[in-house]
Parts: sequence; C-alpha cells; structure tokens
Amino acid sequence: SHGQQPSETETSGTTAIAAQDNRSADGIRLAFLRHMRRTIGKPVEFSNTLDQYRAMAHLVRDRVMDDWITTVESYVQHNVRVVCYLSAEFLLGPHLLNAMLNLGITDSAEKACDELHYSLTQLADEEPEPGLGNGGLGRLAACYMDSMTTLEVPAVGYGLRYEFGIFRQEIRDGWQVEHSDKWLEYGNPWEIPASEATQHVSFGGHTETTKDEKTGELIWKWVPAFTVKGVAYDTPIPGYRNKQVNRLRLWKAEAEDSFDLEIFNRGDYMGAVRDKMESETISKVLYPPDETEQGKRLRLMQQYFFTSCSLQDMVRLHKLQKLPIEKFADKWSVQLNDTHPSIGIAELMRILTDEEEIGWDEAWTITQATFGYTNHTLLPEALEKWPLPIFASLLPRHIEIIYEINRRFLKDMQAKFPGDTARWARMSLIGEDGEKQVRMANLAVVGSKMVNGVAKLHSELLKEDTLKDFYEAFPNRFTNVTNGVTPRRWLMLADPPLTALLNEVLGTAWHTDLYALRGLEDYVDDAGFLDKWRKRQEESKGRLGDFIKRSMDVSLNPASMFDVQVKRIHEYKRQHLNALHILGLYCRIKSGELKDLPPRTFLFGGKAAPSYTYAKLMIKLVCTVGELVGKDPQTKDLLRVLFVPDYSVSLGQRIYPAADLSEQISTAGKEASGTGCMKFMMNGAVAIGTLDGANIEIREEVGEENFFLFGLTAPQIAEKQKAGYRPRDFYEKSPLLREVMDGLRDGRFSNGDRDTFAPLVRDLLEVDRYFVMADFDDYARAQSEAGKIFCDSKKWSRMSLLNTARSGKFSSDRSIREYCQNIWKINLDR
Ligand code: B1H
Repeated sequence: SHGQQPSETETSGTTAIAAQDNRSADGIRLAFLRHMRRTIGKPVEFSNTLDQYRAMAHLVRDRVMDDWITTVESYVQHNVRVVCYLSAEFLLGPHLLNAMLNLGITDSAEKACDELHYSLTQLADEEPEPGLGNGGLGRLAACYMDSMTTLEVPAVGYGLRYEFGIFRQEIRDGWQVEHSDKWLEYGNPWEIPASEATQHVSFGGHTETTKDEKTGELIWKWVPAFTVKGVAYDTPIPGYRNKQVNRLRLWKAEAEDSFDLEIFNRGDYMGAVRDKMESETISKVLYPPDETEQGKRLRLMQQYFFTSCSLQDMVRLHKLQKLPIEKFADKWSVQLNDTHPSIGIAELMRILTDEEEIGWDEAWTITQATFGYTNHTLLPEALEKWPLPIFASLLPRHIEIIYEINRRFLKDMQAKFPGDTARWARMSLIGEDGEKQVRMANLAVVGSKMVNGVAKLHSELLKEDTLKDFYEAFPNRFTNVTNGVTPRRWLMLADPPLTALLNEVLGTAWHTDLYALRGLEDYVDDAGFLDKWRKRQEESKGRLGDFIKRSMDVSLNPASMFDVQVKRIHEYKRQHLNALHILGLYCRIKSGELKDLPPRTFLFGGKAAPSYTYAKLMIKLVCTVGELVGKDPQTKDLLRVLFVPDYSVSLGQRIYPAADLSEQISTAGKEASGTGCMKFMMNGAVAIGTLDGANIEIREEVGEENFFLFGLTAPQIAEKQKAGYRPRDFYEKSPLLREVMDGLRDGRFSNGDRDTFAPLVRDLLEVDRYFVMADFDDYARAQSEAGKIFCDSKKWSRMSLLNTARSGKFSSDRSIREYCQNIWKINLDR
C-alpha cells in the first residue's frame, strides 16, 4: 500500500515491529522518532516539548499529504467545478488535534505518547495559533473550509499569509495592551510553499490606449509603476474521516528580485530598500488600522494583492487543464467573504478583456456568473468605501473599468427607474456626497449572480434597508444562508467527555449529520440521564477552573453559574450592559435587598480594536467591576467577575463547554448573525439574548421556553431612533439604573475615581447609540429569571440538554449544503 513509509521502520532501530499501517500507535511512534531525528535533528532524550510538538505535527502532516495527493488527482481527472472562497481572514485555530480528529488517529497518537511518556495535550498546547482573523468572519471561513472538505466539495480557500496575526492581548491594570503575534517564529509545519503558483501583481502608474491597426478598436494598456511578487503557501485542510483534503492557499508578498536590482543598479540604494519594504509590508499584518491615509492605502493594496493572485491562479489552472477561457464560470465559483475581495470583480474584467481579449459583454456575463457576495454587516461604518484619489492612483486601470461598469449599470437603472435621480445616485458605484468614493458593496452586488446575508433577520434587513434599491432592481439575486459552525472542532474537539456521552446514546451519525442530536430528546425526562448531563457539565467547569487556576491563579467555584460573554469588544455587542447589570446586583446585595442569590461567575473575553478607545474603556469597566465585587466581603462569594485575557480559538475551545449561560445581548438589528451563540448552544449552554441575528433562529429551534429573551426588537429600535431616543428618560424612570449610573459617575465603584468612566457615562446618558439604557431593566428581569431557574438543577439540565439536542441546524455542514444548492450550483449527491 502506498501509505507505508519504509524509512519509518528503517530508522527506528529499537523495535522489530513494522508499522502495519501508519495510523496505528506503533506506526505513529516510529514516525515520531524518525521526525525527531530527521526533521527536528535532536536525540529524542534532549528534546523539549516544542520539539515534540513539531515532530508530532510533521508526522500528522505526512498522513494528511497522502490523502491530499489522491484528492488533487481525482479533482483533475474528473474536471470538477471548484469553489474558491476568497477571504481576507481565515481564523483556523490550532491544527494538530483537529487534524488527528479528522483523520481518526487521536487514540493511536495518545497511545504512542503514553509509550513515549509524553502527554499529547501538553504537546498540543505548544502549537502557536494561526490568528489570521479578527473574529466571526474569519472563523466562519475556517468552519466552511472544514465543512466543504467533509462534504467533498472541491474547494480552495484563498487569502493572505499575514506574518503577524491578530495581536496578543495582555490586560494590565484593567487596560488592554497589545503585543505583536509572532506565530511564524519557529516555522510552521502545516504549510507548504507552492513554487509553481507564484504570481505578480501590479500597482500604480497610468493607462494608455492604442488603436488596433486592423479593426480600429481601442486597446487598453496598463503601465504600472511597480509590481509585487505573490508566493503561495498551501495548508492542507482534511475532511472528517473521508480521505478528502482541500487547499488553503495564502499569499505572501515579496519584492520582485529584478525590480529591486534595477533600482539598485541605478544607484538608488535607499529607494531599492524602500520598495522592498513596501512590497513586503503588504502581507505583514492583519488589517492595519485604517484611519490614516497610509493605512487605507496599505489595506487596499492587501485586498487587491491577494485577490489578483487568486484570480490569476485560477486562470493559470484553467489553462493548465486546457479549458477554454470562455468557460471560466463553469469551472470556478468564487465566493466573496464580504467586500474585502470585491475588487476581484474589476480584476476579472481586466484579465478577460485586456489580457484574454474577450469583448466587454461576454466578459461581463462570465464575471457575473462567477461571483457570489456574502454580506456580513449592516453597520454603515463597516461598509467599505475607498476615497477615489487613493483608489485611482493605486489601480488606474481598475478605476476605468469600474467607471465603465457603472456607466452601463446606471444606463440600465435609468431605463428601469425613469426620472428617479436620487435612486441612481444612491446606487452608483461612485459616491459623490462630499469626497468621491468607490462603493465596494455596490460593486459586489452589481458584479455577482447572488448576494446573501448570514441570518434570516440580517438578510431581510439587507433587502429592506441597506441594499433596498438593489433588491428592487434584482429581487432574484438575494438570498439567505444562515451561518453555522463545525461540530468537529466546536463539539468533538472542544468537549471529548460530552462527545463520549453523545456517542454512547446516539452512536456516531451526528458527527456528520448534526440533526441526529435530536435523538437526545428521548432522554429529556430521564432523571438518571439528566443527572449524568449535569455531572459532565460540572466536570467541564472543573476543567476550565483548572486552566484558569494555572494561567491566572484564580480559583473559580464550579457550583456557581458560569455566565459567559466571549466575542470582540464592541459597543453594539454591549459588554457594558452586562457589566452594568452586575453593578446592579452589587448595589442590591449591598442594600440587603438581594439575599439568596445563586452564586455566579461572570466570564468575559475578547479583543478591542487597538484604536477603538471606547471598547478599551469597556474592558476597563469589566475589570473594575471585577475588582469591586471580588474584594467586597459581602459579594465576593456570590459574584465573581473575570476578564480572561487573549481570547482565541483555543481559549474558546476551553470556554464553550463550561458555560451555563450564553450572553447574546447585542442591540437588535446590529449583529448580522453571531456564531459564538451556536458554539454555546451545541455545548449545552442556555442563551440570554435579544431578537437579533442568529438568536432568532436559535430560539425558533430550541423553543421560547428554553431561551431567556429580553429587549427591544429591531423594528422598535428603528422606531425609537426615528422618534428621537432619549436615554435619560430610562435613567430617570429606573431606580436601579439610576443607582448604577450615579455610582459610576461619582466614583463609588472605582475608589472615588470619577474621571475614568466619565466619557462612558456621558455617552450612555446623552447618546447611547446602542440602546443600553432602554434595555437595562428588561435585561435585569431576564437575568433574574435565569438565576431562579438555575437553582432548579433538574429544570436547568433539561433546558441545557434541549439546547444541544436542537442545535442541528447550526452545523456549518447545513450552511455549506445551502451554498451548494442556492449559490454555487454544486450537486452534492454525485
Ligand atoms: C462580521 C465583519 C468585519 N461582519 C470588517 N463584518 C472587518 C468587518 O477588519 N475589518 O475591516 C472585519 C470584520 N465581521 C461578523 O461576521 C458579524 O459581525 C457577525 O455577526 C457574523 O456572525 C460574522 C460571520 O458572518
């Protein structure tokens, strides 16, 4: 068999047992020893844990590579249609244990480790997490790669190989401090450079036209100022137990060798170095802050760089397979993960018209048939718009193409909506209010065959509001695909004891058909099983408690309710609402009003954008509340508030299984979907939340009696906004809110410091864009209800079990099936 690697037995020296197959414990142990010698280059007895992790990673990679080769061969042989998922972020999380899980070699690896006297989990903890994403959007891309491969959808993920991922967060005196993330410092065993795929991407310069001598047609030529080399690094993505492996291809920017030399030879040494630096800066860091002109320009360069490399790569592969370029859209289905890669629409037009010399109309038909656009946010400040001067100077040919797309598009709209000049102006790809801008969302909608939101409500709001004009012009272009998360990482990897319990009663079908978890409902009145359910929940909390003790030296009470909010820190996600509610509890305990409160542990985690001052103040608020309630003898046994620093995928895997209550408290209409809510649900946490994003669908699935609902609805919010919202009215009406806000203003909670939180208090009482004041009382009501039910442990376990049982819809396998059916037109039952 070809899986066999003879050298494993050849070099082992210590044992006569040949590796019968490379998935056995013996096979793994021998491969480990071989990599320790040949890849790490150390006698095993001198190796440290990092060496051991690396040796293990390499042998697991070998096993993934075998399946990769056969997958690629079969794709080429069958000339399959390929999905290209273009995303500026892929937040993969650690590979080692995930790859073992998907290959089905975890038990063998554990056994091999036992024999070598190592702990597999300790080895795995050495892996630096590839933090190539900010939050939900990047993690979604990673879940989709897992599901596409598991469902055997031929797919390539295309993105940027950032040298520095999302910053590492430290909390110092309650304030966030950022450190750079050197995830590549000791090499990355999970990637393979693909030299054949190197691309060249141009920037700047000007365009020229010449007349074709025979036809008299105008020929456009882009004369760029400089080019940058794109080097491909591939990471294999294994499917779940199906021997399929897809490719994640990330581009690294490097200086063009010849280009450097040319300047260098002219004697402009500084210039050569500067250009080299500028080239390599493109893939240096994940999303540099874009407030400055320089930052904006760099970000646009990143987007164009990886999108152009990716499209050129598709064209290269297309031709390699001798397919006619006119059939591009039959072969490739390109999904735009938000507008970040939407410049690809103009880039494909450029490639087809300027380079492949296809006529405009045909090129446009191909382009539109190629792309799909997923929108991830309604927040106006997150809808990308590029100042025209920056855009035109970096991409002079693309701006011409966009003007031409726009000219034709507006002509259609003028025919469709005669006289409606205001509508034309709103729909134009070029914004003319104030400084001229290129509107990337408009470009993405106009250039795609399908547009989707990421949860039912979000997709409706897109049609009713943000993209209303476009919906009215192209109603059939709009659809919804509710997000999902992969149960392999978020249930099986995150919670092995729960997985074992589920396997025991349900078998293993749920691993790839999460709806099979419904079978759990048979046990909902089984007192013995509910007891088991509660015990395993307590064990999960104990495991997280051990970790927090080890890493933060804080002891948690596993009998208390674990009430968790982990996600990016943002005003619309309202971590401050959570903190203010805790201050409310504090006040009521101090006044003697609250006595028999069930003890609670409030856990927070998440990063604030480095330039987002308000969000950083929200972290400080949480930490201040934590110190206050933790020191006060009257509250310290009842309330514990902890901000867990440096939230990440791997930390999430520790936290979700231990949560009792899941905080999903965004202002209605603001969270496009949310995906953390789904991870909590699968792991049996009950949600407290608003009617926002995927919460609505979670509540629909789990039943209203198993969800703690509160707060204004999206239409109520919109109405309040129109009528003129006055947060102070709510402050005046609610005695508890008044006590909390007054206390915060007067320094009662911060050792007399009245300054730190003054901006926050002022904002909440005077502006409160996210309706924290309006929702405070109802949130406190829902919280107290949750607290009461938690005291009835049987009732709570029942709710918890039903959350897991009814989480089937939220598998990313279901999402990917819908993308295949409604957007990519890929038949899954081949
Ligand atoms: C989401 C983003 C996002 N929506 C801009 N938009 C970024 C926008 O660095 N940037 O410029 C980064 C990220 N991220 C999230 O996507 C939504 O807020 C969530 O509700 C949703 O679940 C997630 C996945 O669809």
